[in-house]
Amino acid sequence: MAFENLSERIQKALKNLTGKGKISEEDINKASREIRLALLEADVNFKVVKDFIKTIKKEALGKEVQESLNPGQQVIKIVNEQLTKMMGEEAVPLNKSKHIPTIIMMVGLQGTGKTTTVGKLAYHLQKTEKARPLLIAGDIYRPAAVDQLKQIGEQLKVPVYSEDGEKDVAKIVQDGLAEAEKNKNDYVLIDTAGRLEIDEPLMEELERVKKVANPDNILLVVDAMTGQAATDVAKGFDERLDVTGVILTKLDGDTRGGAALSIRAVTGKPIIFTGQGEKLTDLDNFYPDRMA
Ligand SMILES: Nc1nc2c(ncn2[C@@H]2O[C@H](COP(=O)(O)OP(=O)(O)OP(=O)(O)O)[C@@H](O)[C@H]2O)c(=O)[nH]1
Ligand SMILES: [Mg+2]
Repeated sequence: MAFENLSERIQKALKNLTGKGKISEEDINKASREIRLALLEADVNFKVVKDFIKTIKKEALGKEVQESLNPGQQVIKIVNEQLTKMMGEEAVPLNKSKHIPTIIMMVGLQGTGKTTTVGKLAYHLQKTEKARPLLIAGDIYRPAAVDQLKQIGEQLKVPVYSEDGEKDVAKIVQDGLAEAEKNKNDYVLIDTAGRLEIDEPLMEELERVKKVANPDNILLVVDAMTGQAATDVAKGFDERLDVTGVILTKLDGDTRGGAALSIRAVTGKPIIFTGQGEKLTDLDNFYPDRMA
């Protein structure tokens, strides 16, 4: 898991803080340097690191060291508690609508895994709730995007709503929702287009889709491999769309995990699922306490 290295590193760095009694200021300063390095190397946003160190210092200073621990272990305990706190204490579920369908809109930059994740989530809902979702193909810019979603739909035996030649995504979404209403689908998952970076036309389009769909969940899909940049992207999307949660993909890759911590800290929005591979089964609930 992504933070194993981080915890390990911090532990290694602090294990030579020995002695008894209170944690001294010198202990804390030494520990802080190591923690800062470990977090930066894990690709945590520098401002997040700064705030984190401040909190650790405040928490640790003058704290009695528990009988069974040395100062190093005590600091590790504080670090782990604060990491968990920052990630959110508990797993956060999806918002459910009182009346079917519950609507989920997927947003994110190009190639982050939106379309794949629509499929993974549909499968997850089938599995865990015997759900009957409908997928809406809201990425009209690449013809291949609609085919990709249709293929996923075939694999899962889930209907995919698309309109050939329609240029107004908001209209497709509106018609798709009417279709779901007719078929009494309990979930609607809306796939949307991505861009290389946040730009005005994309944001305007997503805002229009949000307006017609009034989604219960707007899930921002973020590629964990993008590290530092992920934080700014998350902030940008959240400011415009007020996302309800984050899905962190590609955690199976060689990622340093700092993105998760940073995104949560900067946007305050929970990570709800993680993507752990390319297959439709590779989606996991996110448990903050298992990350730290
Ligand atoms: N290893 C790994 N690969 C993933 C994961 N999620 C998605 N991918 C891969 O990432 C690539 C892009 O995924 P898509 O789902 O097409 O991404 P997208 O956001 O829809 O891309 P656009 O529609 O172009 O914006 C594909 O090759 C996926 O198989 C993941 O969790 N782990
Ligand atoms: Mg896509």
